[in-house]
Amino acid sequence: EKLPSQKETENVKLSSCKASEVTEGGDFPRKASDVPTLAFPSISTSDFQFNHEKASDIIVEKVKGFLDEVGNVRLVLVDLSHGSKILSLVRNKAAQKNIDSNKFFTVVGDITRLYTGAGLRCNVIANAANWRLKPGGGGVNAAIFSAAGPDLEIATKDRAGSISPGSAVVVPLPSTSPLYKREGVTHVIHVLGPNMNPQRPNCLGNDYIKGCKILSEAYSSLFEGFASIVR
Ligand code: AR6
Repeated sequence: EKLPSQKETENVKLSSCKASEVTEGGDFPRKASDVPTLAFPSISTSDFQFNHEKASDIIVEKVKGFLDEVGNVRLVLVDLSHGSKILSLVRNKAAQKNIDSNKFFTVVGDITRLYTGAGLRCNVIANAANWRLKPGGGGVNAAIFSAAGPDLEIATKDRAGSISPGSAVVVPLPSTSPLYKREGVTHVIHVLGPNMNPQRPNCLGNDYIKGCKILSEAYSSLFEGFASIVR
């Protein structure tokens, strides 16, 4: 199975993007689809219950810092629903900071179906992982492990057995994985964010001094991991 060429993809719909919200089948900067692109979920803001207002500040600050340093890349924040509070907070704050909407935008959709569902090529996707780097458990972690098949579990075990909050593990995806074949994803970067949910391990209680530091480190680790692939 071969992915359509870039030209074929562009022919589907050539459009430039003004608004920075993108929906499935929507408009976004397709012309730039050969630019290395990282799609990432909002780390820690669902199962790990991290405050959305604080998380959105951190996302925008880290995205801006990374894009100021590294050229010719795109970052895409993804969430499942149009009603996503984190997406709208981030969009508004990114616009206030004049972040280039060709280099950073948000997409509503399933991170495991960005190419087939939305026509968006993302060669790298991030996972909001658990500390054991195990499949399942719900959320985006379950979706990514399930879409990638056992290849991802094996490749992950080769790299690391566990992960500490604030860090990331870059995993090259074998070309036999359905996520590679169908979506063109070559790497998954597992990220462990801070946990504010008392039902989950290493809960920080309500310590947002620590929580914000760890979330900030998590995005630094993620973006450094992406830069190491692109370089
Ligand atoms: N595509 C795009 N975004 C998604 C998808 C998807 N398929 N599924 C969820 N999201 P969460 P956390 C969004 O809970 O808070 C897991 O069980 C979701 O709406 O996945 O870091 C792990 O094993 C939210 O915006 O991650 C850990 O134990 C974002 O992804 C724990 O949950 C992150 O939500 C990690 O919790």
